[in-house]
Amino acid sequence: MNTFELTDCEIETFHRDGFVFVDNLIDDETAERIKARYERMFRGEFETGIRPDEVNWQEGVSDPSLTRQICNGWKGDRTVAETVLREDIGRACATLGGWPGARIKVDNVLWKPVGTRPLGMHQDCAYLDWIDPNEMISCWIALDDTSADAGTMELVRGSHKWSRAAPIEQFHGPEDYTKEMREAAAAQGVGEPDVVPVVVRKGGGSFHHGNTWHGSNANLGGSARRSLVVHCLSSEACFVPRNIAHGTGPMYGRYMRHDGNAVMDDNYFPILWTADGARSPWIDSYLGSG
Ligand SMILES: O=C(O)CCC(=O)C(=O)O
Repeated sequence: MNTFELTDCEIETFHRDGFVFVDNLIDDETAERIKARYERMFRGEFETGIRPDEVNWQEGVSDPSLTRQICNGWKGDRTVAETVLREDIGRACATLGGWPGARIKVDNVLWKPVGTRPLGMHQDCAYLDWIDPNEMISCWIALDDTSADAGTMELVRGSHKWSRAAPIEQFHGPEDYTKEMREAAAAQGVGEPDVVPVVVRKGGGSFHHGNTWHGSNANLGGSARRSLVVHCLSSEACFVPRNIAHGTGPMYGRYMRHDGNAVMDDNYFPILWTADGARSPWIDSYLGSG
């Protein structure tokens, strides 16, 4: 497995643009192994026996024109977990976030076959005001070579410095996937938003800031686009109980303690890396028990 480290230049680019593209997050063999698991997961076969938190698409049941998505695939499959729970990815996210460490909020297992519809452009942090600090850094990993016409993710340069907007009206398959982003740009006085497609080789990808507007167009290319996204919070993030009904809180608030302690349990929000070595100790045995 590769061990990934950001260069100073990549860190600088991230702070300037709100994202940075990187190569070689995973090798070809790992990408192929993960894609083989995608086939199974979207048929409802979960290697650990656990159904991930959000199974938004299943073969034979769901709308074939929509992008296939599962959230927290790491709970259902240890091949996916091997990449999602990587210490070096946590360290990179913590570095970019200026945090003492990083924990998983959620992963995204994404598969956009030829012809499938867009994912609406949004800011990740618009869904997270039930977490303090409301900050997220995400690592998006391409499992296929990507191209601008084949529904790759698109990021809006500099939009991490725009105001925080509300969650968008329609995430899956909207008619106009840039609508809310363009409204936000106009409110910000930005005439022509600089939309940058993530065009990378398989195994490469990007890191983006939780305020950076992003989403993807329909897949108008000739091959599928699959990716795995690791969304990290600060290792010190806590629940904000008064906001639990907002954004994705109703889904993930089920992991909140009932005794008023707002701590996030690392069984559900694993700690990948901290500066003082507090990675969740169970991760290695979890990965080794497959
Ligand atoms: O891959 C995409 O099209 C969008 C992914 C996304 O929304 C994210 O990584 O936060």
